[in-house]
Amino acid sequence: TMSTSANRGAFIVFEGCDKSGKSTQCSLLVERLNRDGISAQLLKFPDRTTTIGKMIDSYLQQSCQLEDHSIHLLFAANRWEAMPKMNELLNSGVTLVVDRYSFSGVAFSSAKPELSMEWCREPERGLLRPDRVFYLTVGAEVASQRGDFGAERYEKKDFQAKVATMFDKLKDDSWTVINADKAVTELSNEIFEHAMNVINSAQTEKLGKLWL
Ligand code: 2DT
Ligand code: MG
Repeated sequence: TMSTSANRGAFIVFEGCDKSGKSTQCSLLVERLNRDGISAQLLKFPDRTTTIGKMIDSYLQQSCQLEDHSIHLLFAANRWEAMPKMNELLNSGVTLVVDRYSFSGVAFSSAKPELSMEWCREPERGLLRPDRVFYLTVGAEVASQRGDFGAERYEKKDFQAKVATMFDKLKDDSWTVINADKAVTELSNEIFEHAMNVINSAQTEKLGKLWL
C-alpha cells in the first residue's frame, strides 16, 4: 500500500448545524496547518461558484423554487464535479479541510418529509470518503446566544432540529463528535490535535469511497 498511498493528504470534513462554528474552525485549522508547514486547503460545499453552484445559491437565497429531489441531485452533482480536483490534491499530498459534505446533503434533504434517507444517499455513493468527520455540536441555548438565523432557506429552528436528528442517524465510527460549546481558541487547539492524528494515520491508508 505504501507505493500508492504514501504521503497523501488527509480528507477531513466538518459537519454540524448552523451556529456550531464550523466555518470559523475550518479556516483556523487550515491557517494553523499551513503555519506548521503542512500543506492544507479549505473547500466548502455547496461550492457556489460553479454553474451548478449558482443554481444552488439562488435556491438557497430563495430567488427560485426547485423540486426537492431535483435540488438534492444538484447538491450531489456539485460534489461529483469537484472529485477530479479533490482526488488530485489529496494524491499530491494536500490535506483537504471541507466545510460540509454528503452528510449535510443527506441530513438536510431527508429532513424533508417526502425524501427518505436511503433515496438521499444513493447519488452520494462512490464519492471520495473522508478519513474523518468532525461533528461540532452546541446546545440550543448556546446556538440562540450566537444570534438569529439568516434569511436563507433551511435557517429555521424547527428544521435545524430535524436536521440534527438526521446527522445522529448518519454518525458512524469515522466521526469524532466535538462539543463546540467553548472558546474559539480552546476549540481550535483541540481540533488541531485531532487533525494531526488523522493526517498522520491517513498516510498509510488508502482513500475510500462513500457508501459502497
Ligand atoms: P452553508 O450555509 O454552509 O453555505 O450551507 N446543504 C448543504 C444542503 O441542503 N445539501 C448539501 O449537500 C449541502 C452541502 C445546508 C448552505 C445550506 O445548504 C444546505 C445549509
Ligand atoms: Mg448558511
